[in-house]
Amino acid sequence: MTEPTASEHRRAATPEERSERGGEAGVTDVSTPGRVAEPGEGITVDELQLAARNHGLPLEALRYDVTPVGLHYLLVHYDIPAVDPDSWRLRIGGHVERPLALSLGDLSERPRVTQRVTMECAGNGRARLAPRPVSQPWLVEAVGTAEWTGTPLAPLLAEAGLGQGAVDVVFTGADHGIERGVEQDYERALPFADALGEDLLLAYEMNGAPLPVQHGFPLRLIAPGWYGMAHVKWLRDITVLDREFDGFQNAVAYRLRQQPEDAGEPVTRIEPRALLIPPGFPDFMSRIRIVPAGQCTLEGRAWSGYGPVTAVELTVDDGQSWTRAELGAPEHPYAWQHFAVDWPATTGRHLLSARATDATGRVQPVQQPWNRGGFANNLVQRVDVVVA
Ligand SMILES: Nc1nc2c(c(=O)[nH]1)N[C@H]1C(S)=C(S)[C@@H](COP(=O)(O)O)O[C@H]1N2
Ligand SMILES: [Mo]
Repeated sequence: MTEPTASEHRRAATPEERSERGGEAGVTDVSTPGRVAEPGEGITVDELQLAARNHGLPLEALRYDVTPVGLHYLLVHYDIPAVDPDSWRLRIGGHVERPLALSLGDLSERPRVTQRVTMECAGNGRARLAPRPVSQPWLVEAVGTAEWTGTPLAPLLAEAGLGQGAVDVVFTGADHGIERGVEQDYERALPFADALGEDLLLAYEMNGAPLPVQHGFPLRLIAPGWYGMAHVKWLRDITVLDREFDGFQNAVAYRLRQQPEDAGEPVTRIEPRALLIPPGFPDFMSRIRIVPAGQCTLEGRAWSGYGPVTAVELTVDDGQSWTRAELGAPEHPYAWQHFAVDWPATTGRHLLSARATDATGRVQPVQQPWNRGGFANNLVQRVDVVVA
């Protein structure tokens, strides 16, 4: 585990300072790196405000192969924009030979593809880090699997005619806000080679119905295997660049940094993770699970953005011995896989953890992978259980 030194912690703002600056991070703090909480500092009101807008997957919904729409996690940086579908156009421009402007009708006449994709926010697991990066305080629930229907992106880029020397492809949404002092439309770029991948979709349906407004109506990018930030919602512009994109969400946010001044590595694909469907029934406040003694089958889902999951193992209490779970086949290359493992539940309090290993050999760590933004924390889950 790598931790910043104590001197690197910023003091939490007083309420007076907060109202002067217009919030926890402040609207004028242009260059301020994301804040890291003081040791023992609780979740702030700013974080609660984000958590109340952006909901997670209720973990019992891991039981569904495809997440019902209202139970899929949700993350919106700014406000959900109002988009008029009749006047809306997708523009493809920049470093291309033939710029395009496509209506929803134009897109619906193109080849139609449905893909089952597990999406996870790069900040999932952030609130479990110590010290805790101050931002949307996800525990482990920022994940969901949907059937996305739309048209493949690559043929449209080909039709626009990519100029020589294309480097990045920028995807711009219709939503607008200010983040650490930088006013912006939400936009994210993918390296040119990744943008040309045959699995990328411009999606206009989710689970067989038009995109719900909170999930990007009328059109969003689906970049299977990538963390959520790449799947730009309310998509209105695709711009090909002959240089590297230096916009906020690529150059400032979504980088793995140990120190504020580090350039950092970009956040890209989803690290492997396994989550248990919570067994038994919960205590209201603590969410501790109550499970009857005896033979118990634990089930869950596991996924990775680097290829299929090849093993899921369970440990009870000690973290030393791991039992192999039965793992479902990767029938959908970008969707989570089911697993099940028998556990002889003995009376007392227990901690259950499942860990996933993927086809590239990546395995979930039992020590937190810390970085200032709290990204890609795929530390194994701990499920607190009382067997009665
Ligand atoms: N235009 C736009 N696209 C966006 C975002 C956003 O705030 N604006 N949030 C991103 C992030 S960080 C995530 S995790 C996913 C969440 O997608 P969902 O809300 O459909 O689950 O959308 C991504 N696409
Ligand atoms: Mo995210």
